[in-house]
Amino acid sequence: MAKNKILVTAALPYANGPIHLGHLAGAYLPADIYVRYQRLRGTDIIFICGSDEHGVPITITADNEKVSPEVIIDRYHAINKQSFEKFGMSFDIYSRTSHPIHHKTAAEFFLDYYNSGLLVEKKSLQFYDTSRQMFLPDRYVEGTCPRCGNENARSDECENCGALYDPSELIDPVSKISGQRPELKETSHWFFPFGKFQERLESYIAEMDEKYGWKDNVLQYCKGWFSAGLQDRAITRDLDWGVKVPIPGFENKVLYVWFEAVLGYISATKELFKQRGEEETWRDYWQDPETKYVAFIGKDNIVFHALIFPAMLMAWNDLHSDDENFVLPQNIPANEFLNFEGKKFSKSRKWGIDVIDFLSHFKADSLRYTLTMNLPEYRDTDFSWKDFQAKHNNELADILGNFVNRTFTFIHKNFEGKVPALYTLSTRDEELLNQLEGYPQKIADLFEEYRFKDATLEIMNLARAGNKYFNDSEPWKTLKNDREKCSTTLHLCLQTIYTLGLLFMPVLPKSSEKILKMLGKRSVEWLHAGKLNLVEGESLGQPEILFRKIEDETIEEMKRKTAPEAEEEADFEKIDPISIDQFFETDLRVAQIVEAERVKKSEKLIKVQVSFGKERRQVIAGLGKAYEPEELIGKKVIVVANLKPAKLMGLESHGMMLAVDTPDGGLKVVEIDQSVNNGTKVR
Ligand code: B3M
Ligand code: ZN
Repeated sequence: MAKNKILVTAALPYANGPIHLGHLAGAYLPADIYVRYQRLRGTDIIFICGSDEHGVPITITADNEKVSPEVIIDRYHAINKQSFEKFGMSFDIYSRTSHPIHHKTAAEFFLDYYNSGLLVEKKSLQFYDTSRQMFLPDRYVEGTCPRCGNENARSDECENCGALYDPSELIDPVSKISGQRPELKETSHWFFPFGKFQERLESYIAEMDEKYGWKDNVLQYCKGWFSAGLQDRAITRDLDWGVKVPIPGFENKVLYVWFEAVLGYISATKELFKQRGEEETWRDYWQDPETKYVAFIGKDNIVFHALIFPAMLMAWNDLHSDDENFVLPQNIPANEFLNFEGKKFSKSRKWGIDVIDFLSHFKADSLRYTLTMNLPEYRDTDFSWKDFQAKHNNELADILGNFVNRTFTFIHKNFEGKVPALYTLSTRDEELLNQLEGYPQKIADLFEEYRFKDATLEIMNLARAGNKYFNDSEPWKTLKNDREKCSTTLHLCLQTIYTLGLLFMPVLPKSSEKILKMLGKRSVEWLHAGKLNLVEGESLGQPEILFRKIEDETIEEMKRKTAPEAEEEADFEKIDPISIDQFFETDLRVAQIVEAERVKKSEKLIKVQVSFGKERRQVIAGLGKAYEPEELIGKKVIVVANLKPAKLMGLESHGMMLAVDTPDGGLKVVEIDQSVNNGTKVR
């Protein structure tokens, strides 16, 4: 039976810092489980990833360290590649967007659009550093505020007095890169008309959802974008680090990092098959309509994978013959975020732990298990050291490890280390066998639906069932009075271990390998994993302890290092009490953000349209530093609905959104569950 091909991509992490546990839980671990599972099913599948090595995040890190971007990307590409390997990621390739094959691919896409007349040119004024011969992104210019005299004002906004002004008004502007005075210069950029693709994107997503069931968070997000209306987006930037814009007059500009990064999946696939000496085979995956393409990402990347990338591929497909048409993602099972000890990971606050560091203390499988059981599949979740210890000690060691160990020890002691024979089955034995038989299909169904946490929970339940069967059957008693029954019990325990070893392979690859080695067996076709596979009398390997318990001291030490205490507590005493009536004077309502765009020339302000169901209102929110407008769309928030309208930067604001300060100095809107209706009163 010929099986369809599957193409799996996982978001390309920026090579400007080490990846941490949050990254693993967001995209990489689920992708790896899925791919390993599909390989066990015999699916023709490739797994693509690599470093995203362009864009402002890289140049800022390089500037801060006063080194070239190359130094940064080489360092973090190596670190991240190694982190992934240690964690057991089974990519077919971990490529880099600095690779020439990628520059060539990205330039090709741009030129195709450009030559077809699809792109639109637009002009604007921007600061230019003559000594470095480069345009300066806003955050690279400082000067004196024309209103209050603050000397650390930005090119178009003063953080001290909140003034917004034209960059030409900034007094004594200084380039943060050269320390020289920059001049204002006209610049020109190319825009991709995403609006033109809105209708087709809407039907593409509706169709995929109907056929393959997209996750709700992804759909909500796209809906928000659609109701705001897709706009033209600049796909070039005034930077000297990146993929050069391949047209005359634009030599000093590069392609917008997101425009080329998504194409990195394609270039990486080309590189993979070039390495394998089959230069054209990448087309069998990207350009065969039968290929199933699944893109694993974290929620902050949804717009680029669900809307921008598909629009880019549609535009390409319009310009090429059918046999050169690219497949669009069939599913984008994006995860929410993983927090660490109740807070966001933060490098500056030393909150959290890098993958490399973690794996120098603990085994990859322990981390894989804990993260899988905590995957933020539907909502943000939390990693805590206590929970890690509990999952490792009470589940991996006490349930799985113990079942394997007691079975092997018993057989080595009483059955000469050979597979015991199977005799007449009791009802209890048959009950277990039936359970085993049904398991592979049950787990397969969950994996196919990207429900990795539920699948893993179920597999661990089988280990629980194994322990219970061992206890119920009391082999230590039957050993003396009914040796055949005892032999049958142990045979079935071993068989259960075999099934567990196979089903756990995607989640716990190293431990599963050990289990199979102890059994002296190889893997079988997934769906046969629950059938009787062991041969009476075959010798077993030496039992090995799979998981050693983690001590309290170890956990406390890790917690001290990665989640330093001494947190500010709320100081309630200083607050004057109000009456309940005073409280109820505030009309708090649930509303959904349906549109959001930056207030021109403001870093801080975002113009938001919120829907209360029947009524819509405009709110000017100071969330610009914490969110990109697009991240806000679709969120359900709480709005103070009876505030007197106010004017901010000349714009009417009819209400206020509730938000909280985060420990890392950021800001977060208070979010409400999507199931609550718009307009609902908060009480
Ligand atoms: N590098 C953002 C991130 O690391 C970006 C993803 C690119 S995927 C093509 O989250
Ligand atoms: Zn000022």
